[in-house]
Amino acid sequence: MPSALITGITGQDGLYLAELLVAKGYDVHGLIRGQNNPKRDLVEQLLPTVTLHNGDLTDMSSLLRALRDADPDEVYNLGAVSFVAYSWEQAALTTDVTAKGVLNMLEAVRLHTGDDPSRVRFYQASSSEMFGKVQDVPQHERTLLWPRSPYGVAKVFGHYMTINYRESYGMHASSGILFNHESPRRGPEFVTRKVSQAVARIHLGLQEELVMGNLDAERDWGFAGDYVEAMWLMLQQDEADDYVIATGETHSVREFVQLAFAHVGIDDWERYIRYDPRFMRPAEVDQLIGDRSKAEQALGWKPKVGFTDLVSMMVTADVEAIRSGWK
Ligand code: NAP
Ligand code: G4F
Repeated sequence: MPSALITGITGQDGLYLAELLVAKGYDVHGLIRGQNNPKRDLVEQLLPTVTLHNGDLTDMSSLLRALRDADPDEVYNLGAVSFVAYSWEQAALTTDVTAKGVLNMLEAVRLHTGDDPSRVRFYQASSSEMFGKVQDVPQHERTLLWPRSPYGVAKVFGHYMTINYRESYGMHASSGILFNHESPRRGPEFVTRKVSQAVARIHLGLQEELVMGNLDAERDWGFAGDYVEAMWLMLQQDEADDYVIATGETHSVREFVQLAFAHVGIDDWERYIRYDPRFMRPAEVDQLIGDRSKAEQALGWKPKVGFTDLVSMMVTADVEAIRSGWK
C-alpha cells in the first residue's frame, strides 16, 4: 500500500487530495498544527482512516517526527499562510511559514531519506501569484516571476528551493504552479466563497449587501477537485518537474459576481454591491491566465469543471448548507 503525508490537510486542497489518495488505496497521513485545532473534527469525520500527526512547518523537529512515524512514499507540501491580502499584514509570519516552511520540509525529507533522497517524492504547492505583474500572456513554466505580495515572494522562494533540492540532491521534487482553484470548501476569506456565501444569504433574505474591493481583477479559476489530481499525477512521473495547472480562461471578479447572482435569478445585481477600499490591496495582480500545454501533454491532465459550473456549484452548495441548518 503506498503512503503519503500531506501538510495543510485541514485546508481546501488537503481535504480533496486526502479523499483522492484514500480512494486510490493510499495509507494517508496528515500534519495538523496548533493546540486543539478546530478543523481536526472535520478531518476525522470526513477521513476516518487518515492518521494525523501534530506538527508545524516552522518547527523542524515536528516535521522529522511526522516523517519518521508516517514513513511516506510521497509528501505533498500544501501548508501555507495562503491568503494574499493577509500576507501584507503579517509579512514576517507569511515568510516563516510559506517560504521557510518549504525549506524546513525539504530539509526534513533530505535528512529522513539519508543516502537515497529520491526515495520520497515531494510536491510543492507553488502558485500563479508568483507571476504577479505578468511578463507573458498566457503564463507558462518559463515566464519570468514578478511577485506583487509578500505571499507571492514567499512562494517564489519555496518554488526555487524545490528546484534547488532537485538539482542539488537528486530529490524527486516537483512544483505545481497552480492557478486559482475554488470549491464549496474554499475559505470564506477568498473572493469566490465570499461571493457565493453572500449571494446565498441575499437569495434567502438573510443579507442585504455585498461589500467588495476590486471587481476588475481577472483570474483563471478552476475546480479544486480537478487540481488535486494534477498534484498526484506529477508525483507518478519518472522524472520530477514543474508544471502550470490552469484552465486557460480568464474571468473578472465582476463576471463571477454577476453569474453567482444570475444563478439565483437576480439580474439587477449591482444594486446589492457596495465598494469598500478596505478590500483593495497595496499592489494588485491584474490578470492571470495560464498555459497548461506542458501538463496536458506530459500528464494527460485537463480540467473537467468549467467556469459557469463552478460558480453554480458554489452558490448551490451555500444555499443548501443554509437551508439544511434550518431543518
Ligand atoms: P488553505 O485552505 O488556506 O489551507 C492552508 C493550509 O495550511 C491549512 O491546512 C492550514 O492549517 C495550513 N497551515 C497554515 N499554517 C501552517 C503552519 N504553520 N504549519 C503547517 N500548516 C499550516 O489553502 P488551499 O487553498 O488548500 O491551498 C493549498 C496550498 O496551495 C497552499 O500552499 C496555497 O498557498 C497553495 N495554492 C493555492 C491555490 C488556490 O487557488 N487554492 C493556488 C495556488 C497555490 P490550519 O487549518 O491549521 O490553519
Ligand atoms: O480570492 P482572492 O483572495 O485570491 P488571490 O489573491 O487571487 O489568491 C488566491 O489564488 C492564488 C493563486 O493565484 C493562491 F496562490 C492564493 O493562495 C489564493 O488561493 O482574490 C482574488 C481577486 C483579487 O484580485 C482581489 O483583489 O479578487 C479581488 N477581490 C475583490 N474584492 C477580493 C475582494 N478578494 C477578496 N478576498 N475579498 C474581496 O472582497
